Amino acid sequence: MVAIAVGGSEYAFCVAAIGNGAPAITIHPASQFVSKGQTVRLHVRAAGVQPMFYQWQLEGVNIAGATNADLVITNMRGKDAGNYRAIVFNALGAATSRVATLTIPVNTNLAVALNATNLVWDSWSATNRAGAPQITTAGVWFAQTYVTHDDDAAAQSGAIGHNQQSVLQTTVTGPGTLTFWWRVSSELGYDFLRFYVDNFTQPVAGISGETDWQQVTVPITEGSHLLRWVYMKDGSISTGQDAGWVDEVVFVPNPPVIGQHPSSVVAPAGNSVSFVVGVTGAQPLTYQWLKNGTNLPGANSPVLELLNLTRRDAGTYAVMVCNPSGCVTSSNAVLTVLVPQRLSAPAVAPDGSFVFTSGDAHSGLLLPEDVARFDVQASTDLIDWANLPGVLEYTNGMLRIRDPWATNYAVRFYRLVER
Ligand SMILES: [Ca+2]
Ligand SMILES: [Ca+2]
Repeated sequence: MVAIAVGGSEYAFCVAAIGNGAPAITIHPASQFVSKGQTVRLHVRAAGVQPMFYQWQLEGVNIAGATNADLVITNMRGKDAGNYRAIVFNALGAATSRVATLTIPVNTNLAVALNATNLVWDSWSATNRAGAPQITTAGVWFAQTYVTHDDDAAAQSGAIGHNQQSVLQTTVTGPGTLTFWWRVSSELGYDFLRFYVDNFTQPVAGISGETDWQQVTVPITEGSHLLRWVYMKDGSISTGQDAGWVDEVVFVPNPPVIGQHPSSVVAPAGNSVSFVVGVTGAQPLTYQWLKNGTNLPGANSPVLELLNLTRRDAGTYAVMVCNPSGCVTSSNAVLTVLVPQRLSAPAVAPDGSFVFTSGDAHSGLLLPEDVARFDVQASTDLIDWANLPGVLEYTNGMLRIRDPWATNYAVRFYRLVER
């Protein structure tokens, strides 16, 4: 029997001579490079006696439900990359297509595979020997898309032999919390994937044998720390895929915590004061001092120094401290600047009351809101002082005092007290 099969217009026309009616594949699926997230279509066509049935396979394993002549993969992921083929069969026999390989161009960047582009990654391998290990650049960790936790990409240990180790490492600055996912396929009890912080003799954790993905959380103390993931083999026997994998490494620095808040201070004009904040938290820490709720330009250190104080430096101070995990603002510290007052000679008003002015001794101008901080006091003997209510008003940067009771006294002294 001779049959002629003609493909659709999107394919080259092709002709197949069929001997016995069993499937004869006329169009094979084609290998493709595919970006993540794309939709992919693999085709197989065959001539032969109908009805014809199809079963697609990935790496030789049947794909559930993939029983059409076209295999459509929507939203291509790392786990979808690999070697595909189709089995075509009918009542008279079966045929297997050529293999089509779907490849996601691998970003060889370990940081991207590890979802940790904020960290600097390095890898090396070594042969364990008495004395110093022999370090090489073969067998280093690499990015791949076949074994991943995030269905995207993960780091895999390099190909190493017995008595060798493949090391993946980075550095973080604590305090903070590290989390990552890992798995291993190795000789149980002898070949390990281990994780170390600084100390290369005492692992924080280790896995061996055939594991699923596991998440590990490790608190990281203050300062700079070397983190290492090591796939390490003993002197004989390799089983499984003989590798370790790491994915989704996240380091979250602790947000800043203020241990020492700036303190309120009262200081005479012309003096200098310092506000200090004490902070713990992961570097980099940044500082921004505020006065009355407004950022002070250039005030970006743990200590705020105010030199040669004037009345205008008085106010409410606080500092905001930030790191990559957040910000915290200190409690308020109030700076009070005391400026001696210089009183003018009193004048006698037509009604007999005494009128005089008072101003900052340094000739600075007062503001209306300053008035409330002053009390006018009077005495006849410079020993006992009494407040004079309602005698103070603001005028042109100075205080004006009018004492209507002055006529009652032969001698009267005045002073201004600033709170
Ligand atoms: Ca990843
Ligand atoms: Ca072994």
